[in-house]
Amino acid sequence: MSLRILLTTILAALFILPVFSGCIGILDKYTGVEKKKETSPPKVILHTDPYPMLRDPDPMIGSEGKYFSGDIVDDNVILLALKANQEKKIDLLGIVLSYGCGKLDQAEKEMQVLLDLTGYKIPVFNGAASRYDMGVSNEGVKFMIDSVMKYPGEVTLMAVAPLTDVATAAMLEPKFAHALKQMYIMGGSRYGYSEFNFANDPKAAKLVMNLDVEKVLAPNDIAFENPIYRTEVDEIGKSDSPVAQFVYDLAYKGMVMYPLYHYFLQTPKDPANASVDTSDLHFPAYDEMTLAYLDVFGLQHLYTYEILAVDVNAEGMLPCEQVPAREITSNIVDNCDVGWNLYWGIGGTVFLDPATADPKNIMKVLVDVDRDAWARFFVDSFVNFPAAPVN
Ligand SMILES: [Ca+2]
Repeated sequence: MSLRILLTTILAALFILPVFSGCIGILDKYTGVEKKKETSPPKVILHTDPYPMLRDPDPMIGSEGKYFSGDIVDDNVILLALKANQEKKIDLLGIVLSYGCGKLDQAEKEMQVLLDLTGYKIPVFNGAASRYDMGVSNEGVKFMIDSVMKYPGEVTLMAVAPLTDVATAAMLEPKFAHALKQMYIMGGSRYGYSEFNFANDPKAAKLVMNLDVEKVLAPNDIAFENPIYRTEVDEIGKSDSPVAQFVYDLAYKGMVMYPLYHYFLQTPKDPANASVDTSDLHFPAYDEMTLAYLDVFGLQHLYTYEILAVDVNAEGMLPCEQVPAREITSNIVDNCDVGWNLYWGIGGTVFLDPATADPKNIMKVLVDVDRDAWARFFVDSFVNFPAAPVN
């Protein structure tokens, strides 16, 4: 090697190495940032009210009742949360079960169906059995308080059921709301009418809307106006995944139930004559749409939101025993008075003037979504549902 080549090599090494070092340094730093993100998925608690997919016979549609599905969205949101946990997008600390779509023991049974189906393991706790449990501790409330106080500022509460347990947690632990990172709530209506989750326990809903915590509210309208269609459910049905097959089956039953449910709301005193138009099957994915707004899913840009001041009308509730028998809708929801509340607008969303409202009532309200892109996420999530790890 000549002296000139040697010098050139040394000089090149002196200049090039720092460049590579810099690159490596930047890469290390970049990798470090990414790694930190990957190892710290956001902590989430899911508060939900699943319900067995079939009750047969059911008095609402007569003795055959073969199409009645009590719930679809809670099963879906549980499956999506389990999937996100499996993929380490979220750290699902646990699931709290509530009355709502059904009774608490039915929620327990349905949760076990989902755990058996997926093979996943996750801590599950029982919450309230009815709105009359507000203020009374239970294992679900204890779990929520313990988790949130253990990780102050880190836990997102995903509340997609009646809010009795959330209200109780805030009543029993005054620091609960402050210690939460944020709360996502499926409930209320942008147009102010009464909605199922709020109507099940309007007082709890009011208390929660007035908590001092960052809130994202997904009212039912965003899901009503951007439903999942039959063609998309058919796509899910083409997958070999047992979870996809389960969701396909459930969704079909749910899609038939959905127009029935609407018929019932419009004609609450004549459920026996309910009829279904199956020409345009679709269903609103209320709870799934709420969960999917978590930024780890990368879908927030698909949503439109407004900053609004929200409260709840909790006046005019009757004790169960005073609800007229004809208003009782226990054939749908196993709760003696939610039909009464829905019918009379109790639990309806109240919008205040943001200029004069208490800052605690000001929250992000999801109002629209790019439906086609959202539906693509929904379909793909179930078509590509990962198998549980072999233990
Ligand atoms: Ca729900």
